Amino acid sequence: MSRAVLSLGANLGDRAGALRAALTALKEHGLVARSTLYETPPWGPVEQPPYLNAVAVVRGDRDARGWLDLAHELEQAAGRTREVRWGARTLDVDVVTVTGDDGTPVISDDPELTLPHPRAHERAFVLVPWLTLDPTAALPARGKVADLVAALDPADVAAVVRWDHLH
Ligand code: PH2
Ligand code: MG
Ligand code: MG
Repeated sequence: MSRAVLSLGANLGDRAGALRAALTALKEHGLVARSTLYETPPWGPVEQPPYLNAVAVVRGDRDARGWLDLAHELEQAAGRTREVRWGARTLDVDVVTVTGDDGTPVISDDPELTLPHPRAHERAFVLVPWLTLDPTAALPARGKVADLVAALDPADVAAVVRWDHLH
């Protein structure tokens, strides 16, 4: 058994519908906890519409590759096609961390599945939702999520806005 933290994002089409469908599907795959939806400005070099993002924690009988396969299945179910790196998408599901039941984190530099996710520590759209659902969360080799959020530009943190209660 292992536990994975997944980051979900969508910025094309029915963003909330895609995230909700994926979160519902995760109930069949050991969903432990999920954040609400957040609206977030696009991060990275590509100009594109704002995202809705969420974070989910799952636990089940899969290894890291198994969680990546599940992430790809969810993307395909949302009609995702693989296009521009960092560009707009109907659904993106990234594996942020995988931890064994004994607490050992999976560390991997496989280019197809680098763990922990190599940019999670600098992304408010991952860290802020994650912190709300697990105040004790930590990113292996980077430290506590609470400390990582505190180290971000406060404007980036403030730009991650709860969306659910507005709609
Ligand atoms: N995903 C990206 C690129 N930029 N920006 C936000 N706010 N949220 C995302 O999920 C996101 C992004 C590529 O995966
Ligand atoms: Mg991504
Ligand atoms: Mg991805």
